[in-house]
Amino acid sequence: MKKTVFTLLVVLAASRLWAEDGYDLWLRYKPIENKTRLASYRQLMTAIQVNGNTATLQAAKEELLLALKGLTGYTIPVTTITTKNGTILLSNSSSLPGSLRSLIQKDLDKAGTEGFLISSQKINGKNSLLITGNSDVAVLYGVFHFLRLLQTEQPINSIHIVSSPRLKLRLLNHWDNLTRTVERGYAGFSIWNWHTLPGYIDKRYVDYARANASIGINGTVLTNVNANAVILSADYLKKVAALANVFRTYGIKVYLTARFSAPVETGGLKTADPLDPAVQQWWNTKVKEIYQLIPDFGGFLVKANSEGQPGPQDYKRTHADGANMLADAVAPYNGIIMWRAFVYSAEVPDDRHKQAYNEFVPLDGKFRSNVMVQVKNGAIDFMPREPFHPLFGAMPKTPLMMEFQVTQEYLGQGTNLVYLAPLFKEVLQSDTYYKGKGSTVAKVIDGSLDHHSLNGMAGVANIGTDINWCGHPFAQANWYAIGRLSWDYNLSSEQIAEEWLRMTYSNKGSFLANASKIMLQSRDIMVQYSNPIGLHHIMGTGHHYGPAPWVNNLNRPEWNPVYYHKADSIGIGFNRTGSGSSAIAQYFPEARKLWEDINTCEEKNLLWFHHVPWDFTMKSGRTLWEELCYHYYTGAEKVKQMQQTWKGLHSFVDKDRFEQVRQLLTVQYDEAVWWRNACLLYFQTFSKKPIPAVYEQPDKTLEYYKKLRFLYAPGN
Ligand code: GCW
Repeated sequence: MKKTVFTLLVVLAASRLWAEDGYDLWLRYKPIENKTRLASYRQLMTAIQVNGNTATLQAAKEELLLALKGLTGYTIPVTTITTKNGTILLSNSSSLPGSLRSLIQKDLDKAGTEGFLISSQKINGKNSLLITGNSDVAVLYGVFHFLRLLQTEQPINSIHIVSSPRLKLRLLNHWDNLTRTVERGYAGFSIWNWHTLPGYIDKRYVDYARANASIGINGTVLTNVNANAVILSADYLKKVAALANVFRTYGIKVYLTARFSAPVETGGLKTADPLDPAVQQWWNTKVKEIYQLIPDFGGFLVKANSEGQPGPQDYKRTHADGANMLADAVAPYNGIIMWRAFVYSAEVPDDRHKQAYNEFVPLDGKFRSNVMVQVKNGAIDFMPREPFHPLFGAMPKTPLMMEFQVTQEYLGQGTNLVYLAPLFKEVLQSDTYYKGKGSTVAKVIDGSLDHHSLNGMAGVANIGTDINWCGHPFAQANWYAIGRLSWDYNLSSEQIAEEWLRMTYSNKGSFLANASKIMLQSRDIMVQYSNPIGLHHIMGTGHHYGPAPWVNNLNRPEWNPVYYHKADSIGIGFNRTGSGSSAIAQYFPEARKLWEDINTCEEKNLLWFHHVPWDFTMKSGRTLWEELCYHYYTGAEKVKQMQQTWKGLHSFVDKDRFEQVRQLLTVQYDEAVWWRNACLLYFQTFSKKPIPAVYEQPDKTLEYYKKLRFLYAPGN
């Protein structure tokens, strides 16, 4: 008895001492704790057989070996033929014996080129586990999915899973500069070490590719959309090619951002006019050079005529003229152009909300077939909560690519725990009513409503040189989520959170219940203490860190928070209805019904569409002012609850990662209080109403908050 207690204490102490740095992400492959499960796995997995020896199949095999050793403690032998029960066969479908192939032909047809099949099969009379697909990378995806089953301790006896991606392009967009700073990066510097490339291949590049392949990401735009033409120089292209060589094995294509003025800046031409034959020639030659180095180069992502970037409008040409010129250059090599719709201009006095729509809708049908227009999820800019972008459903002839922001520029940056899958899902599930009820944003971007063959989704990456890749330990979940949702946008936020938690921390039930509660509520909580009831873009100038709703002195009107909240003695909010900017008219009538009438507008978007009187009665019975106070206070209070819940989980999490999250939650609470006090004190100067006495009153003045400066806030 004594001995058992002693052992227990030792084990407990050891688990608290064990430390992880987060580098392994969700691919930790720690020993399976569920003994029954482990025993069954050992029986069901006795050997690995690989048909074929391409780099991708080898990578699949290596991953499986590495993982099984970690998960089960055994090194599983590799065989060349199936001689015993429990053989795992990895094979491209084209290398399967005809009899087996015909058995599963229907599933293979369903799987398409990237989808996989994991199936218990009799092979050579032995009970085996087949992981196959119509390409090598499909087999790799299958292996990662299979490992996910093991890591999350799922049963694997008699399984039959067919899974194929709903979207063709599943991309990360890195806003990484050649200097290695990362625009809106909160996890250190760029992981692309341009200086040591192409000679030195950092192990991180391989691990980055593994992590991406494990969630189905199949493309990466290496460079910032605020582009630098130097990336297109011969020297840098060699570096890009070295990365492409690493990523190819994992099914990941490389893309670059194209600086529209490159022909002038680095090509010595006098113009970058897309209709000028010399300019076209310059791009054709450049593209040829790229494809000679990188035969599977994906194409270009372009930010043009937006926030100071050069573009076709500099030459009185349209976005379509610009996109088509580049599209023609990459077309012979099957390349694509992703042309961003994030445009707005200081010269246009119209509501910024309307500008992209006004600019792009008239161009529908004018783009080449290898152009996609890449649209941010909302019309303003990756706000904590934002109605879906009215361009979704408004350009039927053009494939629209979704752009989400995984890095948390406006959602707490590096210090706040905010799980973004609920944000992504909210947008994807929104109904545009474009072809009647059920025309969700997801169906617009998957091309099914208009039979587009190109489709895709991009996430602005949150990856950097921090040891754990993403800065905040929970920010990894957002990288994970963007991949999983690009593969299947019907997965629920709950499922994705649970998978990630199981793989990243623990399979224990009480841990999962509590940790997923933290994750699933976190985005709403963040909205509540920062931008409740439809408030938006009231963050600090430039760096966007923390609140600064009072700022009104920036050059461009739409850079100022006061432009967005329009607080005055009467009320607060941006009137985008017919009596205001009319931006709401860009939505289909059924969709805008949700917001049009101030009395029935869904309250989470109320101030997005209406200027609402301070004493307006909300559904709760509170006045708008009281409701605002209620949200700011409740939001901050809920962060305290997150802290409490996390504290209760210390026995499930290693010391270092536990402590890191614990400290960051303390920072997050302080920041929530900062948001709450600063915003309420400022808005109070208009409402002239007291913060209800039930709440603890702010202990600092508005002046104090206004004076805060963050000179070197990251990512700016
Ligand atoms: O959200 C804004 C960011 C800019 C960014 C821009 C864009 C890359 O503040 O940093 O620039 O959007 O998406 O182009």
